[in-house]
Amino acid sequence: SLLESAKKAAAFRAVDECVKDKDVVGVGSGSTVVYAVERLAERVKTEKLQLVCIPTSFQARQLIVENNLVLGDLSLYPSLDIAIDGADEVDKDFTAIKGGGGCLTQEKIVASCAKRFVVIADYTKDSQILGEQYKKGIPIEVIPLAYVPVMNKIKALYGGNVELRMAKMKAGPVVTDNGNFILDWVFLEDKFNWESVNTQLNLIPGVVETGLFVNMAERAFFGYADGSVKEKT
Ligand code: DER
Repeated sequence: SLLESAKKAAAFRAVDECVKDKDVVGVGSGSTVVYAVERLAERVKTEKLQLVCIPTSFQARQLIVENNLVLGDLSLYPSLDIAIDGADEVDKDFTAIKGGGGCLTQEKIVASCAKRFVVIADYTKDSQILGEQYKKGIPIEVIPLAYVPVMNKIKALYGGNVELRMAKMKAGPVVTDNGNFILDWVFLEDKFNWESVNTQLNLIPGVVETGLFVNMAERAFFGYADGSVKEKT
């Protein structure tokens, strides 16, 4: 599809431009990063690159193993050279909403351990302000027992609408790779200071992590259906 070729274009450009031999690479989660793993495997094969790949989810771990890439983890590689991951939306300040695929917690941990964090996405994620295109709200991972008080606290603090994310292929709520629930907070106004929102949300007892990646992404590549790629400046 057009979107898939856009994703592929961004993923290939980022891997070609940002990954070098001997890198320890954080591998993100979602559909765009599938193409990045495909390109990593291609470059390992053709250029005999020596890489170690650190997963951000069970899905990412599967991608690494299935593509015969060297699998590492944060206990062996606590500092990475680069992390490459998708995003649900990126604003003009490079603040990203992540967690559309429910993997935000390990993604943020791995991104925080990388010297460089690079976002890859199709053009529909390239915004000026958050909420412009991505309408499903900000994902927040919560300890299951606390999800109702946390929902109430978020609404009291910032308004908007908060929903428990329900699974599609399983009865009941989505359960993350860490055994937690996900709340999606659909915010209304658009003049939030996302750095303070992220900090305040993370202070609520029961919140594990938010999908607000503030001051983390160093570069962002957006692919287009014609195979062209635009880097955010
Ligand atoms: O869940 C996540 O954080 C994913 O990275 C998501 O934000 C992007 O997924 P996509 O590449 O399938 O759009």
